[in-house]
Amino acid sequence: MLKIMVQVVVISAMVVAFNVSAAEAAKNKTRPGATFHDCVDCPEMIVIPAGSALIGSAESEVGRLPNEGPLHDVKIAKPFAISKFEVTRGEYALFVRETGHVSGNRCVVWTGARGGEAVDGKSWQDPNFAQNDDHPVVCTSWNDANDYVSWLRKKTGRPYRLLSEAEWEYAARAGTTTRYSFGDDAKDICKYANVPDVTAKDSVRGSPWLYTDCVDGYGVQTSPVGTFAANAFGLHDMHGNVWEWTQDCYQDSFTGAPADGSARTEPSCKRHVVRGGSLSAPIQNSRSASRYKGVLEGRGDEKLEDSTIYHNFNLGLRVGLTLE
Ligand SMILES: [Ca+2]
Repeated sequence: MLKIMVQVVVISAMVVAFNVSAAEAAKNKTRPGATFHDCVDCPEMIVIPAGSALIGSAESEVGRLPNEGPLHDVKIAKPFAISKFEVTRGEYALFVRETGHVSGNRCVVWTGARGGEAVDGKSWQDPNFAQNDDHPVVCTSWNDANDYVSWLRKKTGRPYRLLSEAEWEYAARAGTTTRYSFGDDAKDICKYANVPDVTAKDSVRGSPWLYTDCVDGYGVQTSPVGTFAANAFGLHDMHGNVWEWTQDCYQDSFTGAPADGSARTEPSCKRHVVRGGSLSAPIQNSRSASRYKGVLEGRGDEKLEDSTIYHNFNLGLRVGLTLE
């Protein structure tokens, strides 16, 4: 009898211990800064804390455009997760292998013409500069980005998605209110981002890019993700390298923007917001508040004016995940 009682006590203690550790594990999954992969070769995710931030820029901010106003309060009620890096070419290649996804065979690439030009035969597999699997995938349209997150949802059973524009800026700021997450002064930007730097200036012929006067070591090319320092949330390349698609349909101001960090979407939208600037965009485009409609306009080519099918050598994606 005593032996049975001892066993019951031991088993009860084990059940309590199991419950405690299960609760602990669940808590760890939403602990800000925690990282995880939901499958081998899925993007590494990092938990971003709940909180609030002023989104947009003040009229006094240097380099600011009117589409960054009005400055407004956004409250993110729950922690969520973001890929620590821009989605890489290797990660995207796995998606293509598993789904047979066709990403198009025409991309705006750098050929020396202003802003690049659309060239048949160019794609994420050949953006006209050398890349390996650790570089961010480029030449991916908004539809490609959505097909990628849709595949991640099916593969992992978890609610992967693109970020809302507000979530993106909240994450890029990582608690800061300065122009960049590393401060207001851009003189050290080459320590934090791949931008049009002296390397790019020296490597192209008569290019009209607006260069900055420091050396990041990468010319007309992406840099491997995570080459540069992370922000306070542990995210890399939120400034520079490649523009990143968000869920939102572009509007030319934040008037009427939701205060809860949700996306502003519209059916049949053809101008989706991109964030973060790039290897070729002037550095003021890499500020935390900078926003752009993600297409080239005025070239008389419908395929360049529709974000759902628009492909560019300086444009990729980052993924988000709702934590349940
Ligand atoms: Ca560069």
